[in-house]
Amino acid sequence: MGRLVVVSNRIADPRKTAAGGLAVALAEVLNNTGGMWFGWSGKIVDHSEVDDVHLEHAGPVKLAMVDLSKADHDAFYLGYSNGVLWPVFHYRLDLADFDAGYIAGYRRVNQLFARKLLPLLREDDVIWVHDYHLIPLAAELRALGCTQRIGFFLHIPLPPPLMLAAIPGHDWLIRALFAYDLVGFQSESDLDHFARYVESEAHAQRLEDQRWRAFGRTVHAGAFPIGIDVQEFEQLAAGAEATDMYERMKREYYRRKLLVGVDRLDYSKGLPQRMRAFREFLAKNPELRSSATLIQIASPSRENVEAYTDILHELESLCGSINGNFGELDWMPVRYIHRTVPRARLPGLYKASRVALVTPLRDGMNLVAKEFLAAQDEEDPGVLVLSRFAGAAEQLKEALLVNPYDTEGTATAILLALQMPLEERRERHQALMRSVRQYDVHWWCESFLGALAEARAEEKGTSWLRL
Ligand code: GDG
Repeated sequence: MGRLVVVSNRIADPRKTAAGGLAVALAEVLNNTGGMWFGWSGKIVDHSEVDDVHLEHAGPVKLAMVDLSKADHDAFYLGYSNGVLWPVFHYRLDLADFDAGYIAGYRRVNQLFARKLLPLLREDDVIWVHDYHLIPLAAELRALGCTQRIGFFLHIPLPPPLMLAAIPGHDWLIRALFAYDLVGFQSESDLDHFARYVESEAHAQRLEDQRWRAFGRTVHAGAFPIGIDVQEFEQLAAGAEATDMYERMKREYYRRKLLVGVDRLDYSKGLPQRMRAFREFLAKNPELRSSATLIQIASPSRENVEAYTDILHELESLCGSINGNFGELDWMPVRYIHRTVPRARLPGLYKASRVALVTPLRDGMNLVAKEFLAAQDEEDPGVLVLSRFAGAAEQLKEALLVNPYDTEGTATAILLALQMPLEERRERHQALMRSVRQYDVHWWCESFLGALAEARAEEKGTSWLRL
């Protein structure tokens, strides 16, 4: 394989292990191929200053970063990416803000990325583009003459065709996917939505080997469920910070079972629904009340997008009322922490918890579910309560699967999880870990890049250039 070039909105320094699974896995391939990571620097500058690409070296890996002007950042990042694509792709049409100006900014930044990236490319480079911010990047690169192999991976779900069709310009967006050689999704259901959309809306022809032909191009598509770096996570779990966290939690909560939730504070994660289910559990099981505490870490996220402040207030008010109504002088049912916990401590918190509540309303995959499992003591493991609407539910079938919209059903699952006998906990955990180990982040990287090496979009024309 030639040099790997990773493109994503934000880049992570591969030297910093705090960056986590994805960065670690990509860093490995980037290191091996002396690759390059290209993305936004995270800096917003005056319009006149946006020109140079900043280059840095992280060992053998080159980091190439561009700044964005405030207008571009607002329209591209806050506007189209997080005000349109994120809500619609998570089935929240009600939260989408279809401002006509956003799409122009989205396109402008993708064009800027293409213009800045092209001169840095070598002939045998393999380009791997990540996520919804950059869907049209390959089309913009191709329009400038780029012929290298380009793959795309969508980290978030792809909604069903009719919901996708609610986005003004949806046809443009999906047509742009045909400029890639390979398009990867998290789950079979996302792939199915893609197939149904392109066949019904774009009259694509389905060929063998998961290929579709439309707009004079043939694209390969597949499901590549992302995993975690199990080894790295186990090492983290054995480290001093995680051990210290575990011991502190065990000391503090020795009389109680812990339930844990770890999420970015995002409306897709189903946090208010989770709190209502926990409240229902407390209301229905008065005898168990002071025997369980829910620790909810909600790390701050996209705080300058309006829908995120709404969810923050809703969650704060729910936690306050649960503690007010059910708490005792010596027991608070919910400990809600609106901060980011250092990554090295997370495994300790997971391990000290009897139950993880991973109950998003919709999620591409959800790595917290896999991290929780990997952190458990296999002799005395905790129980995963998992939303059937997380991509992870396609793989983690031995979890207690719930419908997060069903408050009573989720409350019953919480009860089952807290009372599950050791034997059953072990059996489920063993089966779940087989999948987490087999489909880890290295499998994900290798299988995507392997498929990309095989895939070559057959070009029949250039009509796809007309974006
Ligand atoms: C997108 C898709 C898909 C969370 N809170 C803290 C913290 N985290 C870490 C977790 C985990 C990661 O962040 C979250 O990963 P998720 O998979 O849950 O979710 P998204 O951020 O929404 O990511 C998702 C993922 O991309 C990968 O493809 O699975 O579906 O939405 O690693 O541990 N880390 C630290 N402190 C926290 O408070 N250090």
